[in-house]
Amino acid sequence: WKCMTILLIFCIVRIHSSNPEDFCFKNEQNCSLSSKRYLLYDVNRPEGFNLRRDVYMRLAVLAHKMKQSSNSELNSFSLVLPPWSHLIHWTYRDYPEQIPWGLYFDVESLKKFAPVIEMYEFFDIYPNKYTKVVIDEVYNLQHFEDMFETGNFEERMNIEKCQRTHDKTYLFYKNITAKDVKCLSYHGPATKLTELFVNTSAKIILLNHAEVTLHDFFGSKLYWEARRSMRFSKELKLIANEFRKTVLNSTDASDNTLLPEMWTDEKPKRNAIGGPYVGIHLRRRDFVRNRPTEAPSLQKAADQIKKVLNNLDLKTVFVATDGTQEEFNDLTSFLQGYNVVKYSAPSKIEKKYKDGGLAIIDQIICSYARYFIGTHESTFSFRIQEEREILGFPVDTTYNVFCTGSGCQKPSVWEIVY
Ligand code: GFB
Repeated sequence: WKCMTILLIFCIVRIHSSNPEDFCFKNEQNCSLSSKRYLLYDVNRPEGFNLRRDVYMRLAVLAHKMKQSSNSELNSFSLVLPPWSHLIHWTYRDYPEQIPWGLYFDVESLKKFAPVIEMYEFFDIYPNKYTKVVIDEVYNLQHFEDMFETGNFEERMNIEKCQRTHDKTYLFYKNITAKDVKCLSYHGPATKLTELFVNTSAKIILLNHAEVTLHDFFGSKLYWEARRSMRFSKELKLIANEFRKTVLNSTDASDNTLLPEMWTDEKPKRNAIGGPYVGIHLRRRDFVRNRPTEAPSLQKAADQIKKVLNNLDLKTVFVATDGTQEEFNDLTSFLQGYNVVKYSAPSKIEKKYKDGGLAIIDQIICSYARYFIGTHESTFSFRIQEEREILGFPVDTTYNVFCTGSGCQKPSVWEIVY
């Protein structure tokens, strides 16, 4: 009995004194055999919503490829979705500062492409979430300093001196710390990171400045699979569809825009007609300040809209914009005789979905228009163009942008690949 008691006390002491960082995830039967790994990432603070969506795709392709690998060092990774925190264009008044992906996207749909989990799911698995979460290795990605001077654009990565100081807080969580922090000069697609991951036994890795990584092959079949898996949340689709139906007389049946329940069942099509309206995305605010030559004058934009409406024998234009009410009124006054519509959210919807949700509703409505005109070089417009490729619109109804101070340009065309 004495021996048994001593053994029992020894075991209890061992369990309690074990390094919390050498943890086993909940529900894992045998800790020493546990092989799960977690990849977290963050993006440069000033980057907006729609560039962040593009960075996700680069990492989703990486996670997808790792999942398919026969190497157990790689196929054990889950990609942890960084909450939508502190985006500089958004306000977080009366709202949590960490918005999960599920409010905006169909996470089950994302999971059909890549092994992703929400941040709160990661916390739920982590044993010490209420005290602290320790990341094994943080890599602050940075561009090679000599890249543009030497013109050396070959794929490479190297641990180097940090080019600037980095925050000691991660993903805006006060309880996340790191064991080991390095700066990684990097040039190459996100998938090149596998070379790093096979050379470390770290279980939890965080990439800061993930926007430094590139796409594997921009516009490839895999790129489009990642993009197609980014379906919006069902609730936001319902809100946008209700508006299309009641205000714009637009339904999937009449617009020929019905898609299968699962993105994995989608087939190539080019026969979408779209609702009886022209959709426009008119980016204002910081875009006008930062890129004055890329922003059209409201009078010029109205002239361009009128021309398209007349050509298509339509009367209604749907306006997606971050501009002021005054700018909207000015635009409307330049379009007399036409029906100028925008989406104004009831306060309940605005409160629940905030800036990101309203942006998505605008994007959905523009996606279903018979014809779309976007803002030159706005990633918000790019994502609408992609959505229209998925819905199967003829190319010429999608790739149009407002003429700018520097002339009328045609945007690059990225046709969908299956
Ligand atoms: O998505 P985003 O980064 O595209 O735009 P750009 C920034 C934010 O503006 C979005 C709001 O998250 C939305 O909250 N927004 C823009 C809109 N257009 C609309 C709209 O039509 N409707 C609604 N509801 N919201 C880049 C920035 O913006 O512009 C860069 O990401 C930089 O940081 C650059 O500021 C000048 O690519 O247009």
